[in-house]
Amino acid sequence: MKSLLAITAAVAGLLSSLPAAAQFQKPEDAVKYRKAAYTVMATHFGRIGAMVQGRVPFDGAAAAANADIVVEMSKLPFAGFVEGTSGTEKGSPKPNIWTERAKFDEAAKKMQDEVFKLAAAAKTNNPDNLKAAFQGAAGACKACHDNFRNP
Ligand code: ASC
Repeated sequence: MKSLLAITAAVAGLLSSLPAAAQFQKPEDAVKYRKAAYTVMATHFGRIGAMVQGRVPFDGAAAAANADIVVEMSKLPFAGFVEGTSGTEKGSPKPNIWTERAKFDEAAKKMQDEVFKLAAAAKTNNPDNLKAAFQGAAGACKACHDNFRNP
């Protein structure tokens, strides 16, 4: 796990120093990339959600491991939001991402901050702390979806 985190952290650092569009050969590659990052993020976030909602027993170590993956994944999708990749189908980005980029970036940062807090909460091994932080993170996901994602 440590080496996976080190690699994703290094890649995320490297990517953030390049202009977004220059990182992908084609717009479709950017779309595929960001969806893949969100898929992994949602999978591990969902495992914490199952715990918070009592569908699986509380396991602090598992919550912490899942939250660490969410933190790393949360750094990745935004490089994939290259211009010209909005759409109208369900789940695709609305074009206001590019006309309100500062607001979008702020929403992204808010989500990253909340999942960072989720990882810290998971490490306390306390179900109430986990639940509160999970709700904060889910709220940040939802706020961005409400503003920038086609329903
Ligand atoms: C999830 C998931 C999201 C968020 C969002 C919260 O589990 O996949 O995108 O929570 O639904 O509102």
